[in-house]
Amino acid sequence: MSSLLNAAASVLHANWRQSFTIPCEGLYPFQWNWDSGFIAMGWAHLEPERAKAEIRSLLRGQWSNGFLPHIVFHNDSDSYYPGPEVHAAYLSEYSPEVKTSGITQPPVLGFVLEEVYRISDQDPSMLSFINEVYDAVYANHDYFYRYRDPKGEGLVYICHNWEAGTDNTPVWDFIWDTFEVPEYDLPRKDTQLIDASHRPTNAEYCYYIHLIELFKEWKYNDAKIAAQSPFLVQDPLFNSMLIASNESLIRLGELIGKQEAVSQLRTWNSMAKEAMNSKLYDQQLRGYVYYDLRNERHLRHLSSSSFTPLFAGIPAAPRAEEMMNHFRNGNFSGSQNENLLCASFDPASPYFNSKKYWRGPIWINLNWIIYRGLQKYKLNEEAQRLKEDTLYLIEKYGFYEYFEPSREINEALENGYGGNNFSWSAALTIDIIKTP
Ligand code: 9WN
Repeated sequence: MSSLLNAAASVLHANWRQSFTIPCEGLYPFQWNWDSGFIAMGWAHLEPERAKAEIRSLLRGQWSNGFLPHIVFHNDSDSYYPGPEVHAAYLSEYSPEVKTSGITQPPVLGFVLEEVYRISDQDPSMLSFINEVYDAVYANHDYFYRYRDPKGEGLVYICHNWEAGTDNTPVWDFIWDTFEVPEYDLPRKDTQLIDASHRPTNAEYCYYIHLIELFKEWKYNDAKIAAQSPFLVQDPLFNSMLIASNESLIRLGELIGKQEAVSQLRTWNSMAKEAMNSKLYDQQLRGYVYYDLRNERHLRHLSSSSFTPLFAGIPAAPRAEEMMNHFRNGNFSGSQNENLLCASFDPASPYFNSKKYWRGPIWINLNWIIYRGLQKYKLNEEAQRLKEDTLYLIEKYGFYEYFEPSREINEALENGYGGNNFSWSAALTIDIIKTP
């Protein structure tokens, strides 16, 4: 294990850039929102000052309305498309001095703060850091409930597939079916850097860019986006991250005397949990699904996101138990346990593709989230299996971006998929090994 830990540390050191960490050399050369959260946990194990710097750097990209962008462009680079000029966040009256994107990502910072405090063994200097950034993270939650829950349900929406973090999950195919987009000239860099068959298609990218073009036309105004965006979805992963972060902010707020914030967070959170269970749980599928707010329909597909409510303690224990069918000779495990856990999309679905990005491959951050969720419910056998499967992949291939779920295909395979020396794969491996 110590050589794995050293290798993981080397990845983080190589990807460190003065005050933050890039997700992957070449492929992702800026600071990404949820990546930074996971990466900060890795740094907390190695060099806690870097964990603090990582989070401070991310917060430098925060807008004055509390919004936290999915990319902060601290530096220049021409190895990524779309860059700051395409996102043009300056069109918003709220954007900060540093260049950023104008869309967000799953809000992990709240729970990350609690994790780095745990990892530091309750170090008072980490607590004073938490005190320093608490209000900014709270302001981000306030932004979500203020602007992204138009019906006051306790569930927030995302308006872009890149906000989900699960960029090309087959779930979005059904959203793309509802509107048409122009054919854009796409100076993509990703497909020159890695196998294009493992990345989203150009046709999909036209949708991604079109949404950004619409938001720019509306100057990233939230009310206009809520009223008109053709992509408006309540995502179980995104809302689970927000709920888990609410809970961490409640516990941390109690420690540092943020009573007003704590009572507001409690109100949001009880509504949110209730809505997750009553609206997003699919009894037949035995998992949480997406709701298409624009077209008022559930998108009834299982993905690794369907299990992330475990991390936020959302289902009652019998429901959590019921969800385990998928991991015990069900679709995700394979009837003879022929799949490693946990594919990013339902392996039994005709839309599943074991090599293509978020349409099937295993991602280490989702494995970490589900692993911790299983531990929370004392589903120890499944948790142990998820841990073993994760470490098997990392030991065999190294810190790739995503991995093949089929055991059989893995036997003859020599590499993981996507980018290599990927930061969150390294950071979360450190946490999985070091945390019992
Ligand atoms: C767009 C950085 C990010 C991750 C996402 C992952 C991928 C970007 C892209 O890389 O998305 O944000 O260009 O494909 O899907 O989850 O945060 O690692």
